[in-house]
Amino acid sequence: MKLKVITSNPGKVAEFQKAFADMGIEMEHLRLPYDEVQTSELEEVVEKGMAEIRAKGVRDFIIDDSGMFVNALKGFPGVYSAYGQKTIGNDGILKLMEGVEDRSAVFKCCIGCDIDGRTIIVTGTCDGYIMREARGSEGFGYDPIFSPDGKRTFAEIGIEEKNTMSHRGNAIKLLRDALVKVDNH
Ligand code: ITT
Repeated sequence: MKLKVITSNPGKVAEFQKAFADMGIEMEHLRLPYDEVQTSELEEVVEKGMAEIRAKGVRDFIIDDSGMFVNALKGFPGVYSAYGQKTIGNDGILKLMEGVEDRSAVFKCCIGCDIDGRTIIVTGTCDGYIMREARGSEGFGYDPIFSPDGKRTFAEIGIEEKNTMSHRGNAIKLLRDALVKVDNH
């Protein structure tokens, strides 16, 4: 089985490839821009994105909309995470958090999968903390400043371990369960 991972972000592709290797599902990177509607719900972005991609005749694919929601910043950057990363970046988030005691944040990931004419939409979350400085060189995006346990950042623990606990890893577990059911039908 082969699925196209439609994203502009190679970091996401690497995580999908690692997580599905043992299931014999090949993940192929496809860059195909689609509209990300401005809404407060990741699921809505995914549903609309899937419809747009299907309208272009593409089948058997995965899309992923994710974001980091910082409690002390009232959920920012949240659904604006890609924009936040491009503009203020990790240094900007650390600046906004200077002197802030509540470091709690949650990462969310919504995955939409089109397979054999079916739609599977799953969401995973991961609670954690914004560190006081960036650390680590693996991963992508906010990984150097986000830590699930307040000790090591996602950029320090690496893809394999990150997948066992991350928002995307948790969504992937649900997707794997759903794909096994599709296979058994
Ligand atoms: P596509 O929309 O093309 O898939 P993107 O990077 O723009 O790629 P999103 O729209 O889902 O992805 O935006 C999510 C933002 O949050 C983006 O800036 C990512 O770098 C960041 N992000 C998402 N998952 C992350 C993770 O596991 N670790 C660190 N940062 C992450």
